Amino acid sequence: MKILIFGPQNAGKTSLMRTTCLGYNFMKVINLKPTKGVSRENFIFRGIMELNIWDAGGQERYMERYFSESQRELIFSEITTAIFMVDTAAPEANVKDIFDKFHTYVWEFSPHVDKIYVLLNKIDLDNSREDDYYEILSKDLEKEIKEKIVFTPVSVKEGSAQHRLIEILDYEIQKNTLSMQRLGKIRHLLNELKSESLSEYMLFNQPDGLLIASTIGKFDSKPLQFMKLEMGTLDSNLYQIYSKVMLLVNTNPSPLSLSTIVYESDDSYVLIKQLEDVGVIMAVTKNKKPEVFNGVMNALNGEELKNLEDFLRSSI
Ligand SMILES: Nc1nc2c(ncn2[C@@H]2O[C@H](COP(=O)(O)OP(=O)(O)O)[C@@H](O)[C@H]2O)c(=O)[nH]1
Ligand SMILES: [Mg+2]
Repeated sequence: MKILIFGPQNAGKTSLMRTTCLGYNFMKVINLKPTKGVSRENFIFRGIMELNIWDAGGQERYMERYFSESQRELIFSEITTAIFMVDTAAPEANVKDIFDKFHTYVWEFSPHVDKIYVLLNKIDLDNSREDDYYEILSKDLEKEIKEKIVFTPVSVKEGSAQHRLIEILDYEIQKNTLSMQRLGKIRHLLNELKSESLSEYMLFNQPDGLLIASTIGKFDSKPLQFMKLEMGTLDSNLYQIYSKVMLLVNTNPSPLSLSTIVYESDDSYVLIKQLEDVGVIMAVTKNKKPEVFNGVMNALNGEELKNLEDFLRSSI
């Protein structure tokens, strides 16, 4: 899956990618250096689909190169999803020219692409002019081309750009048979955990923190930002204490990774377990009966969870 994110410098392309795919928050990406040339990064979106994101750095000298005869084909061929992004608070200068070349080459080298998504970014700023940009970019387009271009005003700072990107990528998952098969298998494995333990399970991807699948169907959730970090800090502190206790009772501490956290509410237990490299699984029990708690503990330490982990690690 090649996702090409294209647009002038400073549009917010790198910020969008990092905050969506790495679960970074906006403050962490505020001082990004301009991307030089094309940077390519791979992510596993929702634990299901491998994304190959091409962030075409937007300085003018690079732009010329992407459109040059020797580079065009490499940049614009085999695209699954084409995204064009602009900073609507900046003067427009030659953005129309860049955009027209961009969509022309997308249709030429990736004729199967059915839509181009234009993100009109930075609408959080007072001086943003998304309406003007819409006018400029959509001006003089042939009717059937205009119908294939979708404009959305967004803000990476406020999170609507990430939301939109996720929507676009989810649409790609749904069109992709292999991704849907993989998702079906994951749901099946989660249901096996559920049937053993009277609890609902949710599986989250890392590092983006997005829900992969759950036993209660689809639901929207904010990405689990900093999940890993929290678990990590707890880990190092708790392990020290744990080691001391074990030494005091004359047992050598096992090199276990303290990877499960249990929360307790009035009505249920919430158990969260880190699955190394592949994600985070969360279980919510239906009640607080000891046998239900034990059931979840057994499920999280048993064959079914191993099967799920193995499947998630298996290549996409
Ligand atoms: N106010 C505001 N600033 C943004 C937004 N998105 C990106 N930026 C800032 O714009 C600058 C350029 O972003 P960057 O991701 O490097 O742009 P790129 O050149 O397209 O990769 C950075 O300082 C970002 O913090 C946004 O939605 N609102
Ligand atoms: Mg960049």
